[in-house]
Amino acid sequence: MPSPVVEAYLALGSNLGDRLHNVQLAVRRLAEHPRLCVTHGSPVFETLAHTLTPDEAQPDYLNAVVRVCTAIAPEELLAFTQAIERDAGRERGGAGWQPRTLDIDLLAFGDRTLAAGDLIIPHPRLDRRRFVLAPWAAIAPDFTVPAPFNATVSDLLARCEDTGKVALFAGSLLDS
Ligand code: PH2
Ligand code: MG
Ligand code: MG
Repeated sequence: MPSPVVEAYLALGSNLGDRLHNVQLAVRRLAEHPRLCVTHGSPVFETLAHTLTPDEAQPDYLNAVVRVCTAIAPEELLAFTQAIERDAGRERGGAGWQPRTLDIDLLAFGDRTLAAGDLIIPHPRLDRRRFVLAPWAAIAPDFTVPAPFNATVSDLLARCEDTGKVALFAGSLLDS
């Protein structure tokens, strides 16, 4: 039986190298997948880096969120996004939350809830991150994020206590 087409949301982030180029590259690569289409892209935001320790200074991130429709399984989508990260020069390992050329996180996959190793959907910390919720609310304010959140993106944004900088950036996700 063919898999159903699901709407999924992905968060893009970059705070190393040519940040705008990196997030644009992610969108282009996603759009090239034969079984996936990118239907919406948020504005790009420049955001204060969340770090593991408060005294750690890191370059600002560019963040954005895209909506995709796809019939591939979440595990395959994760593998595909990790391959895009690798191709963008992303290095893994070492201490957590180091500056990165490209990060692609699966925020939600339709109404599914999943926890299998690396793959936790919905993303467990999305409610604490204005850099995720602000761009997400720009394209899908009424999307209901499944358990454990059970709330719309705009409600989560209204309740979010993160006060770090999240400012509109003068550059588009789509190449000019
Ligand atoms: N991603 C992280 C850690 N900190 N901070 C911002 N502003 N934006 C991010 O995308 C981000 C972060 C881990 O992936
Ligand atoms: Mg991340
Ligand atoms: Mg990640």
